[in-house]
Amino acid sequence: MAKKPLNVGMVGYGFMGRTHSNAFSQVNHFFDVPFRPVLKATCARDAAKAKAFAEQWGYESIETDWRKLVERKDIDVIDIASPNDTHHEIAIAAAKAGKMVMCEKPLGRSAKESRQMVDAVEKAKVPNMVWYNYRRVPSVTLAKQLIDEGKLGRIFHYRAKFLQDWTISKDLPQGGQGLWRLDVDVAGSGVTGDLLAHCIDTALWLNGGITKVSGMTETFIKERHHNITGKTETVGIDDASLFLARFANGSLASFEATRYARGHKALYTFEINGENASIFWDLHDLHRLQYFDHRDEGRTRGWRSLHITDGDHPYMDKWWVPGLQIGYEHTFIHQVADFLGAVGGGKAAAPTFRDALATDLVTDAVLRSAKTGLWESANG
Ligand code: SOE
Repeated sequence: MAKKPLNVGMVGYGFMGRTHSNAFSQVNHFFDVPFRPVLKATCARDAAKAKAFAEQWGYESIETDWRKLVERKDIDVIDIASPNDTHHEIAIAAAKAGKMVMCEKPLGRSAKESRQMVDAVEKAKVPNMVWYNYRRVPSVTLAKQLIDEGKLGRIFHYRAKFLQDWTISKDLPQGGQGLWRLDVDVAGSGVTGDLLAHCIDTALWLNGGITKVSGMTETFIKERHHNITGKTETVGIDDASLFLARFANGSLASFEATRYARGHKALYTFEINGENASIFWDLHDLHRLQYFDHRDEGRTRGWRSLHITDGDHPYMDKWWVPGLQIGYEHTFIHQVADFLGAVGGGKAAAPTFRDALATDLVTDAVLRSAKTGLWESANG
């Protein structure tokens, strides 16, 4: 059947602009979805950069002002892959213009911003989704299936970490391309919004709502040269963030994110312990899911290392042959496939803006708790 073209207007040309563009380009090669994404226009303030990106990825045209992109009649979906401080304004304008809106994580720099973005897309009734891509690692999706089928039984513990080490040098500046994540005005927060947000999104999806948190944060390097102002400026982001949490289902949790764990580049792990079984997952070994089932026969009971590459594993029937693994970029392709399928079927594609607001309510509570030293409610 002929697929309907879906014209994409991309804002941003960095790391995420590339992952999203690749996903739009690849999706029809592997997934049977009702739309054919067309890379219509890309937008960046710097015309030369926008042009180079458009040439590399095959965008038909460029804009240097996102307002012009949003106004264009030939654009169906606005995809926001630019730094965090741009999400709020662009998403609200795009929704008002009746466009579908896809937005990089975290949705807003705070739950306040995110709530206004939710209001805008819901009022305009436009399809919306946030790129929490780790939900679509096949092994993580399998974890969700196993939990929903009740294989773990009652859940007692959830434990997540996201460890990196790329900001340890005090000579690393803040601000500007690639380093805006260190500038609090642009990023909103440090590892809480950047890394813990991933852990929280997965946790809310797998284990339900978080009621209360008790957090602590630290900024190890207090001042850094700022690439935009040219001066040494106070660092306003959190370099490390840890919190304890209670889930609505009664389970207890611990979460940790840092950019100061020497030797770790993107070690996102989670472990869930249930009455009958446990699950462990590690981004560095993303095609595996570790599973322990206490109901196995005693003599051969132990942790099983499942290789998630078989045709009956989530998404894997669309890729190569059993035994051959896929990687990071595929999670974005899965996300586009699910988005297009949902839009075609008149359904919402998770995580929606509203789902992502729930994550921002937790990150806000963690940052609040780190300041007050008190347990804080994660329900806003
Ligand atoms: C930070 O280094 C970062 O790129 C995050 O911004 C991404 O969301 C994460 O997936 C990998 O790490």
